[in-house]
Amino acid sequence: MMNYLEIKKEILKKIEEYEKIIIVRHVRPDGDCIGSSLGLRDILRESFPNKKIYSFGKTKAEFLNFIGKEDEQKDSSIYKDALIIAVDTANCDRIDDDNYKLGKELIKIDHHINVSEYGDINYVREDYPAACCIIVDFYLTFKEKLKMPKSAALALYTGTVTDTGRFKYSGVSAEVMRLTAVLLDYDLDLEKIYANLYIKDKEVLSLQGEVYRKFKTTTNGVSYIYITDKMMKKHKLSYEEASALVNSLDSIKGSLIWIAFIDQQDSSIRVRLRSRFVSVIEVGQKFGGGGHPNACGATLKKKKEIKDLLQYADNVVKDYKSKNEGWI
Ligand SMILES: [Mn+2]
Repeated sequence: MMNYLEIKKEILKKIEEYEKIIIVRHVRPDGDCIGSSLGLRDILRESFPNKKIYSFGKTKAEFLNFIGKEDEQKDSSIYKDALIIAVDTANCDRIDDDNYKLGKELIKIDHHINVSEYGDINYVREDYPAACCIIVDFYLTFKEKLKMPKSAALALYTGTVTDTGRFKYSGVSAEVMRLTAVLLDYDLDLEKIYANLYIKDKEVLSLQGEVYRKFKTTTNGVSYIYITDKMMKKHKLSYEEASALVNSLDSIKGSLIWIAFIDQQDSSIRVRLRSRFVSVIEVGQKFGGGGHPNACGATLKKKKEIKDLLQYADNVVKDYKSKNEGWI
């Protein structure tokens, strides 16, 4: 296995070699995947003005428009002879557009658990809490050759903030702070960034009130809420807004795991799992999903699986509490 520096050199070599580079990312985009896409795109555009460099993705996340926009994909022929770089995406089924297959070579750059080495080059840093950190580190490694414009710093800072819960989650190391400090050298308007990320519509807050009234807790401390289609319609919520509601349950004493079940269009149920102290990933994996130890997801085909999942998660908490002290 190559070490990180050698993989980074390989990637730069490919970038230098190709005339056309297309950055793709996962479905249901979050701050980190849009941030790392636009951050990498703008670094490459600034550094290689003669190359054609695009960032593509089908589904959009409007709340991130303030960090810039991905490019319009007019025709799939654009992929011909391109180097494709997939960011923040653990398995290629989740890439938000099958057209990436039309490219010539594929590079995977990701920070999730390395379940699938789908790229011709795979650069996976499970030690970083965000894909954006990988991009900043890549830029710093080749600072002599690469240029980072302010637009990239804004995108990368925003992605790091969202994937770390504003530097709260585990995985925020001294190195992550040093990488982030490089972005703050760009004199970013933090007040504006945080306003864009955290100011909520009244409708969302009123739904949050409903979440606080309706959530339940299992015997051993799994708090959960089921967000129905009806609730989303009543409160005029986008899927992203509904998904984010899982975070409303993050500060309940004794609830080491918290979960949101969200109705989807196709009658399946999206599960968002979060935890502190104890890892929740085995719950996600048991139900066909994955992600990080303290933040992962899964999809259930039937409503009655909710009960099984809660039972399983409840046992995880029970087991953890019986063997550990000092949890809150
Ligand atoms: Mn990410």
